[in-house]
Amino acid sequence: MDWNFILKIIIGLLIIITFFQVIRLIELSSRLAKNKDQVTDRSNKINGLLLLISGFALVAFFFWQRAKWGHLILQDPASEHGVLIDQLWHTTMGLIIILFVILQPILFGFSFLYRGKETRKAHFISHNNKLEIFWTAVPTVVLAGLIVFGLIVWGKVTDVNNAKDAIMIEVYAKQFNWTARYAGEDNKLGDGHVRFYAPSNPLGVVTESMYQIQYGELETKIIDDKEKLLIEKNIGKKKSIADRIARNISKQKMYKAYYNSISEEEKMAGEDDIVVTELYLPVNQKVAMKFRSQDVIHSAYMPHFRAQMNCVPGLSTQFVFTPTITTKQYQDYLGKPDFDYILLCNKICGNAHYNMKMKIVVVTEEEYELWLAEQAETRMIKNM
Ligand SMILES: [Cu+2]
Repeated sequence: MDWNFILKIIIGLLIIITFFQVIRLIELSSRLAKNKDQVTDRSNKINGLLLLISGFALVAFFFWQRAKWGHLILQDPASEHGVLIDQLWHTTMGLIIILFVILQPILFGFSFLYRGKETRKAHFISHNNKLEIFWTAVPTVVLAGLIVFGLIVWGKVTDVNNAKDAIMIEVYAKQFNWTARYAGEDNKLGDGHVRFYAPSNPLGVVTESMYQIQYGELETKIIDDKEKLLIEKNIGKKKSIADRIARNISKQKMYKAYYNSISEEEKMAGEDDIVVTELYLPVNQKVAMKFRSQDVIHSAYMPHFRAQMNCVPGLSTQFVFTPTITTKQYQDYLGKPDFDYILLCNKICGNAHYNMKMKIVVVTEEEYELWLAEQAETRMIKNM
């Protein structure tokens, strides 16, 4: 335990308590002095000065923390639209900072300058039309400008129509990891369904081969159970085996019905899909990501690409972006040879949420082709 830290906290608390006790003492002593009107020119001056000091301390703290912690903000964007998002961010932040630096000194300065005085009488203004129009119109125009700017950027970022020539990747979320699927040679992702999930088929991809394997596995289980049922004597155990057989038969029926409901083309599309646990992306090429979730809502957040999309069970969401800087270039730029781009979950989805992340490697076109060929080969070997 850090006793030094605890001691500091205790001292801090004691100082606060002392401060309030002193204030109480002053109040009580003034009451004793039969000073009924406690607001005096002197007390107004003290309060005004305190406000002035705290106002300037606030502005000073703002600049200090920017100087001190400014380097902790997100590093430069590494995607095409990320530059736009950052422009939007900088415009909004810039406006806020300018207003803050102008308005805070005015707010606290005026409270000091125009503090109450025995000799001063306040004006009474019921309202002023010009002033009302001015302070309604200016924020309206500025905020409308920001919103329109934001909508234009959002429209560009989520324009799915420009995704036709993009590399198709599916990102699959589940508690608590990510799996990805490349569409393979045909650049078409095969159908996926959560009911087809199995340890050997983590994305529930529905293809002829997967169907045959999973249907066959159930068949073997049913035959085994039927044999067991013949020799089992215990009535309770007999019943549980019979239940299991019934369950597997209905599962088979469900597989068959779903399998027959999708087109031949979709079944074929999944055959060459490549499932991976690390993402490789070629630089300067459009990537279309489709997101699915198996259990709860997750959010795929790629901070360096300024991209984020919710992954919702039963729904397919998507996002298109173009990485512009390779991992190697970014490492050189940061001077950190162990830097990696990352995709992480940005929705608190359960107890291992903090650890739900996937590495992203941005490489050159040639390196990407090489990696993809390697993955396709491993896939072939696994399927043999
Ligand atoms: Cu999650």
